[in-house]
Amino acid sequence: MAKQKMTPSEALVETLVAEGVKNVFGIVGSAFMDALDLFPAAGIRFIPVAHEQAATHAADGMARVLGTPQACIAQNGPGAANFVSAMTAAYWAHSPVVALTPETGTMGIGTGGFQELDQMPMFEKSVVYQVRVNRAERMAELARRAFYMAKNLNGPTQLNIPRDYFYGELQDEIYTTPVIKRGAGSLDDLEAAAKMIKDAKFPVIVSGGGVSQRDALAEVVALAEYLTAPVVNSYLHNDTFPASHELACGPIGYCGSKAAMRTLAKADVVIALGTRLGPFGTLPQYDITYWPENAKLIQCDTNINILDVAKRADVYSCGDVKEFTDLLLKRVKELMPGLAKDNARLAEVEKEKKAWDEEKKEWGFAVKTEKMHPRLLHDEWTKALPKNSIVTTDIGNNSSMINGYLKFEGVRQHISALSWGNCGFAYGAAMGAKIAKPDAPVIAFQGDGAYGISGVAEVMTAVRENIPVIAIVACNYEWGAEKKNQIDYYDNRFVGANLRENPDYAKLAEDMGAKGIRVEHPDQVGDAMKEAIASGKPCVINAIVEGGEKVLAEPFRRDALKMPVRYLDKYKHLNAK
Ligand SMILES: Cc1ncc(C[n+]2csc(CCOP(=O)(O)OP(=O)(O)O)c2C)c(N)n1
Ligand SMILES: [Mg+2]
Repeated sequence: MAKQKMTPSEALVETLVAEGVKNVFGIVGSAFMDALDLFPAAGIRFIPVAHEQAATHAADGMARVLGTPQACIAQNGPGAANFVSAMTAAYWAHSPVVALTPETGTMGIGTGGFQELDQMPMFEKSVVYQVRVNRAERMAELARRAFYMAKNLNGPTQLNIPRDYFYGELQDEIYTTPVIKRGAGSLDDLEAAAKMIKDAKFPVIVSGGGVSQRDALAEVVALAEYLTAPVVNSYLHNDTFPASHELACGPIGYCGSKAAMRTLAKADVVIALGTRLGPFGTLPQYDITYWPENAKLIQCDTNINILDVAKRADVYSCGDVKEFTDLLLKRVKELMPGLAKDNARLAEVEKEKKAWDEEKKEWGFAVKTEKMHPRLLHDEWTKALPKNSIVTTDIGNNSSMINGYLKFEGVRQHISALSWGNCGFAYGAAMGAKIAKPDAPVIAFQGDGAYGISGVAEVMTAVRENIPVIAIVACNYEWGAEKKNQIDYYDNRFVGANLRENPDYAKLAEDMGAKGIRVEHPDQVGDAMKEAIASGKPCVINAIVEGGEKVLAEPFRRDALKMPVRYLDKYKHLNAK
């Protein structure tokens, strides 16, 4: 398209169209009504949510499933402020969300008139790029920039628009911004990595989120198979290697797979692909100190900011993980032609997996509980997942427990809150994922506490907008993850940890026009999943599970908590015994 006369609203909406944005979540507001009015004619569906946080999580979910930038929009001031937490989740997830944030008009800034807030500092640390439209004529240029930066820096961006700058006129052209190819990184690094692998006795691959984002599964599988190298998923990325593969060991990190951790511990060379090896994701778990400190480490990631953050590597490659892995295998094949399958290593992997599976199975029956043991729930619902399912996971004790159960065959199926760690992520993200992939069953998994933060209200959105996501609420009547800390560190003194008088979320869902199913026994879970999927309606499965000391997994932040010390007489009785 050559340069044309258009209004800033037209420029913004046409940029969305050029970038393939077909759905925008948000809440209607006067500040951007001039642009909103164009959405239907532009072929863009506007999806109103109950709270703007869910709009950003939805854009994030869409972006992670589709691999392209997605947008959310809100009223200036309070609407935009409601984006911030979810934008930060997208930031740490390297997810390209473009937040369109209208702002107080330029003639009102500084007067505290109505809904005024300086929206640049508010998002500054949560975006890879932000810009304020400082002249109406620059709308197309700066909107383009926001998309360019989101897709090429893999992260959220903010286009901040004083509300009067939707009006006016400009001359510009509209085009789809390019994706700049990175290549495999330095060939010297690649050579060093290949030589290190040649000398390895027990190489193990850590397959990270970058593998999912770059659709690099085939390359990682080929490398793993040629080397007979076991593969572990990085923390909260269970979709980065096909779980049914004989070399798949499952995820490392909190509540992950012991087979993965025990296998990684044996490595003499670790090949870390598309991962920052997040400090939290490599901590000892289940009392297994699995990170092989003496192993050589090769780390490839496209983002230079995350290399050398948590682990010191012997070879770094700042390259595209797909191209790096592909070229690395070619070079490895030249250095080690005709490498035979290592059956002994395969047998070792098999043995570890079997041992972990058996241990996990027994766990659910190890203690007698009044209500359903959460591990039996998790075993059943994850077994009932169709292969193409997408699961969004929240933060909490049950949301973590499921890391040991969730298995995927393909990428972009495990969408989690990751290191922002905010309760209230799953439902919004699930709505976005469902819009992105309407044919895939999409499950939002959360605890009862997290569901209250940003879940239950969004069931109204799902019903109004006919977005048939399935919520599983692990209803243990407590903020279990935090309660576990009060059990282990504060001698069972529960302050703010109980959630008494929860409504029946299944009934509540029915009242809101969704389908509601209450499950109280493991035998009901598989059927509930089938029924929910078949219904084609938004559905809430209220799973009543045991809580408390008997069943809660080990605390989330054992790394950061200390036993209490009190000096004042008034508080001395609260000292650790
Ligand atoms: C927005 C936000 N608020 C508070 C926390 C602290 N927090 C972490 S886990 C957790 C408990 C979650 O409870 P629930 O969702 O019921 O899941 P459960 O642990 O019981 O399985 C809380 C409050 C958080 N991570 N995010
Ligand atoms: Mg709970």
